[in-house]
Amino acid sequence: MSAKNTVVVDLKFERREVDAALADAFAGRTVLRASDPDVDLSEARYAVIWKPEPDLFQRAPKLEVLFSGGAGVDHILAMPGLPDIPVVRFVDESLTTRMSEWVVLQALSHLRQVPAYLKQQRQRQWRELSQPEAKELTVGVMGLGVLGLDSVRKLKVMGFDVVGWSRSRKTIEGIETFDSGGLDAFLGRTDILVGLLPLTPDTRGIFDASLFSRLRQGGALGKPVFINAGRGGSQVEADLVAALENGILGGASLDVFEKEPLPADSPLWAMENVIVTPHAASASDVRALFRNAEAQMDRYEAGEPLQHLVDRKTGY
Ligand code: NDP
Ligand code: OXD
Repeated sequence: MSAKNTVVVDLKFERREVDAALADAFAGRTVLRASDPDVDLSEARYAVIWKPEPDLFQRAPKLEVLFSGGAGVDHILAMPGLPDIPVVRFVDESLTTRMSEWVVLQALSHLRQVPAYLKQQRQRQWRELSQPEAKELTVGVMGLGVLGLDSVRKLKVMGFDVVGWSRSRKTIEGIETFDSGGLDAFLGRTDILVGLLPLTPDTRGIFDASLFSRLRQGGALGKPVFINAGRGGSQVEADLVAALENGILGGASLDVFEKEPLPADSPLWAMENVIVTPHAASASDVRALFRNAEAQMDRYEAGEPLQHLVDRKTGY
């Protein structure tokens, strides 16, 4: 077998899932696991990675293409010694669908006051709370990429008024959209804010006190709600906690955090109006990941262009 076909796998995922998926992946190629420090990676051509070992590029100096184990690539672009080779994002229907399920679930949970009803249930309290309809609320989605586009469409199906914001303005039927320059107008319309942005130098810390203060107050839920499944580095957690405490925000659903796992002493764990999930909004299906990577390797070897390439200048 040609060493040129060698694939390094360095995925900090559930080990059993990776092993099971590898059993029938990459036929005709040699697969090496970077977790074994004694394995020789020097001839490897491709790497499929999620939060890889920092010495990967020293051990594998002949890599030609990097495949991210997830849709986000901030974990790769921040690596020291990153070679100037193509980085391919993971784009997959199952990943997209799972994210939209999570986003719609969280928007509906706040609309239908799930945190308040759970509290009442624990207190054995039978009391109906007043209830707006989805159409009375505007959900604003920041990030209209692969995930954001699917989420806005599914939020719309649930009856929400939906608006969207992205760097370049999008045209989406039935949805008002804004570009970077329209941020204030977008925020002023928004009752439930959804973050589906990649982490880049431009989006780091974007969800801060100033941004929260520009969301619409006095909408059908009374106070705005913040939902984030993009990256935790985009939220200033001290500002978020303060906004929840001082009533600028009425609630939040958070899947991503500045530091993961979320530290045990974070006040976010115990806030009654906050739903916390452990970076689980949309996990990569490892079999689909390997199928995607394999198909792209075939394209590359056939001289066809790679798909879902990361733009190193914008960082996503
Ligand atoms: P895409 O690259 O397809 O889309 C990114 C979107 O963000 C685009 O609409 C882009 O604008 C917009 N954007 C980027 N930078 C800016 C900026 N500075 N100002 C305004 N808009 C900006 O990404 P995906 O939709 O596939 O994924 C989004 C993120 O979701 C991932 O990067 C990852 O961090 C996160 N994620 C989280 C998961 C989880 O389980 N929590 C699972 C999977 C992904 P434009 O369209 O103009 O380029
Ligand atoms: C991803 C993630 O980027 O899981 O795919 O966060």
